Amino acid sequence: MLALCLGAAAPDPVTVNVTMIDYKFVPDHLTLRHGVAYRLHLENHGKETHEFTAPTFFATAKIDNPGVLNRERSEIVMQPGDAKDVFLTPGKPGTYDLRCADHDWNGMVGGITVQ
Ligand SMILES: [Cu+2]
Repeated sequence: MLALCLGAAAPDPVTVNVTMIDYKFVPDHLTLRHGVAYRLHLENHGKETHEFTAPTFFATAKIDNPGVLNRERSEIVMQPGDAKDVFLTPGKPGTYDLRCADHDWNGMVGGITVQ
């Protein structure tokens, strides 16, 4: 009964896919709506380890599975071949920095807009 109620209350999250390659996010800019539940699906198709680093964005979002993030909740570390989902609901509208902490020097940067 409890499971049924929870299932009825929670709408299906909207899936957003981001692929990481050497050295880029595809796409490199995300536009999300505040208060909408998302499944952010990340895949690393590169040969190097990449990070989805967005500390301010993560700090303002409600994250349902924070265990997928690092301990500081600033990023998601992706080994080559990794696929990870983070379930979150963006909070405050604004523009947020997105970068790969390892390769921002090499232009692996992007952005997240929350409307
Ligand atoms: Cu990288």
